[in-house]
Amino acid sequence: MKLIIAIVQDDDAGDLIDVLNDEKFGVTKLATTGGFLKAGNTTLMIGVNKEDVDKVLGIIEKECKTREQLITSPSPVAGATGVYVPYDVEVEVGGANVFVIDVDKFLKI
Ligand code: 2BA
Repeated sequence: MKLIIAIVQDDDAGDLIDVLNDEKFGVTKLATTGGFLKAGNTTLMIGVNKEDVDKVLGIIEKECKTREQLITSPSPVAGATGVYVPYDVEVEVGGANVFVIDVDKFLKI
């Protein structure tokens, strides 16, 4: 068995969970926060049989869109005057960051 941990954007999470549930995959949704943007995102834990991993990865890839996000730098830099000046940074976020982990045991007790 494998555990798929997928960090996705909040906007994609609802539809992704619906599709996974339609395909009879169990999903646990965690409300998480990205360490860089300090913005909310969603982490899904999906336990699957080894042979279903590629199918789930395909669904995640289809449902999760890459987006450009403009942020004001969380760590403003000091200009020549010594005044701290926030600056805008454009980052590409998503589609999904995915970890696939071996599961030793899965118990429902
Ligand atoms: P955040 O940490 O908030 O990162 C959001 C986006 O900001 C990243 O998108 C990336 O484009 C950019 N970014 C992150 N760290 C950066 C840095 N040090 N310098 C410049 N730009 C940076 P994604 O790569 O798609 O990541 C989306 C979210 O997935 C991340 O939110 C984080 O919550 C999670 N994530 C990404 N890589 C991870 C990893 N190796 N381990 C754990 N979580 C990860």
